[in-house]
Amino acid sequence: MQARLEEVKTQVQATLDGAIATLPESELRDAMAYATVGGKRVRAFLVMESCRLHGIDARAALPVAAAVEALHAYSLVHDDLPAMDDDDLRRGMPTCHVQWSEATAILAGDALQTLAFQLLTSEVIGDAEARLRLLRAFAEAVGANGMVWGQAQDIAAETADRPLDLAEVKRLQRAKTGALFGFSAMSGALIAGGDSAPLGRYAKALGLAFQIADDILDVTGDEELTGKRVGKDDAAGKATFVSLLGLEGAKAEARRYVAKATDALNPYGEDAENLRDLARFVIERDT
Ligand code: GRG
Repeated sequence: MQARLEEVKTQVQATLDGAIATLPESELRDAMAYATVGGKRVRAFLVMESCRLHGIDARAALPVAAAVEALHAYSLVHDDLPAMDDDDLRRGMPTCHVQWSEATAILAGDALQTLAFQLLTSEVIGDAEARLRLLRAFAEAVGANGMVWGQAQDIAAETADRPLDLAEVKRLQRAKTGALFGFSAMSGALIAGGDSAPLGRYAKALGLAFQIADDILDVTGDEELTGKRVGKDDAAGKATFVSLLGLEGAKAEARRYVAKATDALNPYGEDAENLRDLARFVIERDT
């Protein structure tokens, strides 16, 4: 899987760079390019593998992979702003608003979101109906019924009179992180007009395993590797999987979701081995 992930990283970076290079030269364009460098590219990998499983070639899949990473980059840039998480470091580098300015970071995030939708209209992806299916599902996943809703709940929880319970944390994370994972994993089926349900189940479990691993890394992670302040969520008094289940309980829960995710891949047999590896990777990662 690692070799395939490296290949995806190179291809998706080139697609993003190519799209951003067509924009007029400006600080805004530089900030967009800055915000789209690096990252594990988990979402892009999900897109490329989902497309491969549905017989869609890399040329058609790449604009979709670049779109999910552009959208993800926007969410990180905005999440790091002083009005939200107020972070100085992202991917081991100064956050976008620290490197440039708050105004530029807001605009770079806005423009990255727009770029994501534009990439999904690319004619190489498939026919107009396929692109419309993608655009609908994408808007649903990342808007006020998905990722942005999850983020709003997360922010509201900071000033609520009680910490969230486990069911509420799961619901929030299914939206905040899981919805874009879901879109990414189902994208190949959406383009092909096939059954997206098994990959939807996979992504739902994978997203939760990923978030639990993130909460574990917040407590046990190496600041040099994670590029974020260790213990930040904990210090903010946020309900996390670790605060709710304890460290060992959270690890067991993550393993349970990885098993659930890999089970969901049974209909694809051997062809889904990269996706099984990814599920194991998300809980073994150190960044
Ligand atoms: C600001 C509208 C808006 C939404 C933000 C997804 C999100 C919602 C914020 C991200 C903040 C965060 C740290 C969430 C925890 C899990 C997560 C999504 C981590 C970052 O994703 P990775 O680990 O990042 O895939 P890389 O850098 O590898 O791409």
